[in-house]
Amino acid sequence: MQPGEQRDEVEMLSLMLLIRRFEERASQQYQAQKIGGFCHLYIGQEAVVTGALAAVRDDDYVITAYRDHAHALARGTSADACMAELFGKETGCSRGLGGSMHFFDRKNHMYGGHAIVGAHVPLAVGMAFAIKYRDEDRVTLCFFGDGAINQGSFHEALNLAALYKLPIVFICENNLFAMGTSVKRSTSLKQIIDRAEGYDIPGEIVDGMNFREVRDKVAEIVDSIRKEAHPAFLEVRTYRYRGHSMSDPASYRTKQELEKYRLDDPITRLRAQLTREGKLTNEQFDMLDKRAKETVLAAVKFAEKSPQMPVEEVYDYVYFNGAKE
Ligand SMILES: Cc1ncc(C[n+]2csc(CCOP(=O)(O)OP(=O)(O)O)c2C)c(N)n1
Repeated sequence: MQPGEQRDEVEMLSLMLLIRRFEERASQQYQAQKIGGFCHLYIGQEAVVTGALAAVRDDDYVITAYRDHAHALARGTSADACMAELFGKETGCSRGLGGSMHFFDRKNHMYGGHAIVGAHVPLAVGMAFAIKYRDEDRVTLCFFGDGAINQGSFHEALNLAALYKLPIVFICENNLFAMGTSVKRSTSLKQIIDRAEGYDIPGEIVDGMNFREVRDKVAEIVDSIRKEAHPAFLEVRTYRYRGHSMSDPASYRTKQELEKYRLDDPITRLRAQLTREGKLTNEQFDMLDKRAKETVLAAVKFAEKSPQMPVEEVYDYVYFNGAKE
């Protein structure tokens, strides 16, 4: 995408549908024991990553924590490569070695997928440092959950980013819970955004259920960063409909709370906005949804028939041994 260009909103809605249908199918395949290890679903949060990535260029850097399926799909990793990764197959985006929490796609500048809470925030700062060091005009988008903001690594990273005026947007996806712990019980501040003030980093609160609001806010910040590098912080308020992981029944919250957010669904919202403005008909929406479902079903078939990595190659990736494409 070129500077100032806007991504087509119907395409973005279609991407949100792909993410939603991908995860619903992943959940089903997990229950069928086709997927091993952990699996954290992003359902409900789709407007955050879709909105943010609609505002940046393809060569900007993206890094996130373990709830990462949507970030890879939004960056352009194919549903085939994502599903195959969940199935532990060689055709997966991390060659089946990473699984759900470690999606990686160097070609599309998606640098993980990181399982240790807060540990990727300093990596993101390193990536932003590299941009500045090479005198480029890229930006790093670093996504993380509300659980990361009380980790020591997070504080060290924010301090350096501010000190060195690095081109990075810290995007806190505040879905109110870190596993089963409410942010109110884990964080001394009334609002997460105040963390940024402690490091003299400009910050704002954004409605994460509203695609347009996320996109416009990120676009404004990224525009400012490209003119003169600096860090920025967004607290994006969102909600995950499912439990923390597949094994979490989410009994720490009420049905009413969940229902409140479901009624504010980000896909329904963008659909309604586009329909009201005459940019989308019901038939077109149904067609997009059908296409998303078909893409995901094809991805399951692809993953099923893909081979696993030959066992003798498994150790090839323990240490970096030259890039293999
Ligand atoms: C350093 C560290 N401590 C604890 C854990 C266990 N753990 C896994 S996920 C998680 C909660 C993180 O929540 P949050 O950052 O809000 O992300 P969300 O699940 O909401 O996307 C915890 C504590 C971990 N992975 N890493």
